[in-house]
Amino acid sequence: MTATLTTMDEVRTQVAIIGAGPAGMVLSHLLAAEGIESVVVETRTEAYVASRIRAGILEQSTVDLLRANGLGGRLDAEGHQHRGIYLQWPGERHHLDFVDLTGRSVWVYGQTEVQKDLVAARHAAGQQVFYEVADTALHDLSSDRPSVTFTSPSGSSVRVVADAIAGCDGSFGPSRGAVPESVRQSWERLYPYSWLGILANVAPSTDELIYAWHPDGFALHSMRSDTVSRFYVQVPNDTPIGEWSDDRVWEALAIRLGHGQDGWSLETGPVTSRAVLPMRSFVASPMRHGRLFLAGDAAHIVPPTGAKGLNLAVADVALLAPALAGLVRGSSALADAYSDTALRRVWRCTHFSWWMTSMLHTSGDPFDAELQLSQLRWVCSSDAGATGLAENYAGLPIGF
Ligand code: FAS
Ligand code: PHB
Repeated sequence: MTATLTTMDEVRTQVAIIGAGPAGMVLSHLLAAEGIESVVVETRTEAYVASRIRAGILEQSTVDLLRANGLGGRLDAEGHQHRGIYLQWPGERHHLDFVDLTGRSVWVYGQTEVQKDLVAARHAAGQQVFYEVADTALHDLSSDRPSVTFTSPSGSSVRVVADAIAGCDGSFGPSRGAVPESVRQSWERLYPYSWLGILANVAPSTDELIYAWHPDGFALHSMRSDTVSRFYVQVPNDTPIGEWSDDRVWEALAIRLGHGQDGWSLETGPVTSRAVLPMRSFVASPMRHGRLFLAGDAAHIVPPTGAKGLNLAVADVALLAPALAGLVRGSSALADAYSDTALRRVWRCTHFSWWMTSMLHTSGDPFDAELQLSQLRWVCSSDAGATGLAENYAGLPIGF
């Protein structure tokens, strides 16, 4: 169903969504299931959005939601269910079994795959997405007819008039800034290190993810499939990617992940992608202003150590879809509660991501190192400690 064209450059719909990443596309899908029409506005091309290498882990609630909305086909066929993770430090590697501890698990299924599934589903549903737009701007947020304007690739000016606007435009989009400073509050923590991430055409050397504490710095062995592995090493902020040759990355991974420890070996292979990712925590409140509702990275950023970014974006829109459906139909109770309800989970995931990051990344301070090792030993030897990590990593139920 395409939005009604009323004048040369005006489009009317019920919800205008800014951003065609996971938050925006899952939201459009969930709104359609509620019988609500939306239009998506995206600054990049469809191919670019689908190609961005980002998250790799889906928590239980995300998988449940995708399956319940007809988006679980390829996930079930190609995704890999994991019972838990390994935590490691020199000389020790311990498995935390989330299923034994909480009855919930996680799946390895890259964000690029989720995005492809979303794009295919929205195409099939005739979803209107304006790609490659410029000059996106938000208007009349305190009225009951807010709008989004943009310049189309052909240079025409377009206005999308809606009952509500969903700001799903990530950490650099215009939506968060459309909330007046007088009502906007934000919190930020920058971490004194970054991640250098590589994708490699090599079978994983482990069955489940390994999060490794090491005096040289943190390392993570993740994966995308039986033939593609994903790795990260802690590096100083502003590390030029050219400073780390493939050999240097593999050497650091071998040391930090314990190559040769208890007969375990790290297999290497051709590196196909590499990037340095800064680490920060950021939360903006409120996640609503008038008829503007924020979701996903537009409202919050977490360091990837807790594998929460994508999952938190999905949790936001799982709350937002019924809230907007109600608002459009004249019942604002869920919309009025959206920001407070969403922020409860945002802060839980923000704390967990900070907790995992602080436990696993070395600062060079020997006191910190002893605290971290003590915390790791406790988490791996205490059911209470392990259950706390498992509950948060595998994900609390939506609406927590
Ligand atoms: P997104 O940023 O995915 O999507 C926002 C969309 O809005 C983008 O397509 C953008 O082009 C569009 N947009 C921006 N400005 C616009 C404008 N003016 N007009 C129209 N459209 C506009 N999370 C994990 O869990 N694990 C990871 O390993 C991980 N790695 C990451 C690596 C990187 C480099 C980044 C940036 C993020 C990573 N994340 C990771 C977090 C990531 O997965 C996000 O949480 C997830 O993409 C959030 O989805 P959205 O909220 O939809 O935001
Ligand atoms: C990934 O596979 O990209 C990944 C997995 C777990 C994390 C972060 C990133 O905590």
